[in-house]
Amino acid sequence: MSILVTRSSMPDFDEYIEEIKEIWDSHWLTNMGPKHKKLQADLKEYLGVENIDLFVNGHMSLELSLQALKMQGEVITTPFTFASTTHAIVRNRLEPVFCDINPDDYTIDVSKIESLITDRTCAIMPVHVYGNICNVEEIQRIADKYGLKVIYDAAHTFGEKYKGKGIGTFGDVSCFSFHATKVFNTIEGGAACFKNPEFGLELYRLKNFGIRGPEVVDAVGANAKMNEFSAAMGICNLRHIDEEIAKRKKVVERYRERLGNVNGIKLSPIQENVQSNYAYFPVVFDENVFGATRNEVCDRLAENDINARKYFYPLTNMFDCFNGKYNVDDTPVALHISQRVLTLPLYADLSLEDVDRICDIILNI
Ligand code: T4K
Repeated sequence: MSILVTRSSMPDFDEYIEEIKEIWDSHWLTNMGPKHKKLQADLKEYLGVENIDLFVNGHMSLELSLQALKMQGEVITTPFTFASTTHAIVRNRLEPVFCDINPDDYTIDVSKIESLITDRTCAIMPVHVYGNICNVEEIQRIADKYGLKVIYDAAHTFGEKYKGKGIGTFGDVSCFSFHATKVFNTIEGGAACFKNPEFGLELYRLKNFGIRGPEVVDAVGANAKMNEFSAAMGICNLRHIDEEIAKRKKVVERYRERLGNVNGIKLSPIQENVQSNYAYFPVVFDENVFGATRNEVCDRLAENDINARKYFYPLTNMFDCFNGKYNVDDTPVALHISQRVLTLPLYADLSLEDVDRICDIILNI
């Protein structure tokens, strides 16, 4: 049987049916109904955040958060991420300025941020990529020094904690993805966690067409509301999230055991003071030492019906839609890693036998 890079976590069918029964009975399908309200309250507690709003997907939480901050100019970010991060900036008519990443955890290289700041810089948008936490303290120090906003792309960090604090509490805003492929899913969905309640009101309006009241529309908003069926999925999945994360941990531990001491294979570090969610398992191949390239490993796995993925290649500053506007040589570490990284299959129900099979194929190359 084929193994895909991930597999959505689902509650029991009966549990979901029970949860959506009230939706059926009430005919209340969307527009911030009772399931939306319940999930929002449950998540606020689980994530340990002050304020949270739900969205139709993670991307819209990022895009509308930038819009709600009403900024102009340049946003410092990284290209080693999913399309969404960069597109959220560009679609707001802001200019991405690409900062390089750390070679170890692939998050923004904080030592390079200050040299990119100009009088047009308005924000920093770092990514906790693969669930690896950025250097949040140094980023905040720089932001405070230069008066910049910080918007975290926290798509991969559901439920993570840094020094005991929910990861959604850092920066001005942190945006999570609840896509089907994520540790916690609402089929499609996302959330923005933020400090300032005034900002929250603006954000809420923007996800609902800019409507302030029955006869007042005072912002050019979008429709980015989470519907009741998605919220019901979230309510069910949240009941089992700790178990799911514990199972993912076992899978990751087995991978680490098997691949941790192999010459030419580099794993993500275990970060200090971080309570991980085991979202992704990226592996970087040094072809000169390992003896095979990332692409060769990927192909060999594919021949065995195992679908590892090249997250995140190409870098977003290489995308065709930008027509060569950005210089990829400005982010050499990101380029190096993106050409060598492979994310291996990881989900709660992946058996340890399958992990062994995947490792055997890699080690036998
Ligand atoms: N920021 C970052 C850093 C992100 O990584 C993402 C999303 C976002 C922002 C935006 O959040 P959202 O707006 O999506 O909430 C996937 C996801 O679609 C995307 O959410 C995710 N990042 C990205 C890293 O991965 P694809 O195009 O690789 O997905 P796809 O369809 O190839 O699926 C991957 C595997 O997942 C499949 O092989 C099987 C499994 N799968 C997929 C689907 C759709 C399931 O098990 N169930 C499913 O329903 O983008």
